[in-house]
Amino acid sequence: MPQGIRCMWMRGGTSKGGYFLKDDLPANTAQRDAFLLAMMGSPDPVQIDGMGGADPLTSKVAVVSKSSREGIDVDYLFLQVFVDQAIVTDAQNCGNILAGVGPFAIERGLVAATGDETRVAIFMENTGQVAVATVSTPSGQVTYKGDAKIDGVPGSHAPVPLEFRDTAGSSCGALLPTGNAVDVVNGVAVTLIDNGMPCVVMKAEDLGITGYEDRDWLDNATDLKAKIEAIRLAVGERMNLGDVKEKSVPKMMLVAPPKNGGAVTVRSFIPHRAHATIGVLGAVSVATACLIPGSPAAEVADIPEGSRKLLSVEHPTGEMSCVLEVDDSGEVRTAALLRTARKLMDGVVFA
Ligand code: NQM
Repeated sequence: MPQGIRCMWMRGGTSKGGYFLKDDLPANTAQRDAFLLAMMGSPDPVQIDGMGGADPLTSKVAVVSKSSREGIDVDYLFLQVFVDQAIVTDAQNCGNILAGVGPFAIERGLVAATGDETRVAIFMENTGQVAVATVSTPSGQVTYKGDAKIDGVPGSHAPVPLEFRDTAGSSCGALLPTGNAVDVVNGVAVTLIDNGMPCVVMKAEDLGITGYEDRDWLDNATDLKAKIEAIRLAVGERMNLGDVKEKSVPKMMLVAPPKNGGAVTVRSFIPHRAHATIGVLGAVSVATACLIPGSPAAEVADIPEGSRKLLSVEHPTGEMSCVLEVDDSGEVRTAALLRTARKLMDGVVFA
């Protein structure tokens, strides 16, 4: 196993992690994962001997390479490094870490800046789908400074708008892998959905909570977490995800009526800890569930009219605005969100 590897540490959206060029990491997956676990300090709940922040949101990795695909600039593989288990999984994508991929690709010379803004087409290897990120590049250099604000991140930064197309069935093969708007699992009505992220969407009140609790309360709600994990393990096969015991999907989404003028309120488990905000593709999937007639999410959501819908998804520390374009049959075709990113460190990380 190599001792030190070149790495850029970045905040991407409301997550944080190590960004690597694929060629800098061991080609052998077992060696790569052993290195990533050691450099993060996993398994250990406090990750004291590594770079990880003792939180799944800060124990993330992006592996980036120049793409040989037509019309695509870079390939991006997301890896979740578990905090307290020796697991590195590519079974999920991450739209927050995605926000740093465009800036990183330009900084590493994989993509040339093209004026004040540079559009970077990114193939997301985890799901085989494409996202386009727009990066601020005044004078041909990436800047992280700007006026864009996202909830969950203090201050303002350069905007990184992200566009997604045709994300339905990214990991489950279909938007609704069981073909149903509603399934009943362990007595709870759920929508099993994947519009970029496999999610189980259910009403918070059906799990005995309001849906407005904060992260700490949710993380300490042992009985609630056990009920949610039982539902998660029961739906893995039905969602075409196989045995999900050692996977970080599906994400568990508890929805309630909006409180602050948005479309819906969500508390998400990712899957064992409560999210401080909400994942990007997780938010797209929940927003999509809100548009499905008869679903638990549709029952609590407040949906704007029109084919281009701005859905504000309220979360524990604010909201995430998703712009969804729907076609004549009501199916979501594109999704766009605003994120920001910031370079924190560029150097060599050690295992
Ligand atoms: O859903 C956390 C995050 C995510 C995922 C998680 C994400 C997404 O906030 O696209 O961004 O759900 O594990 O980074």
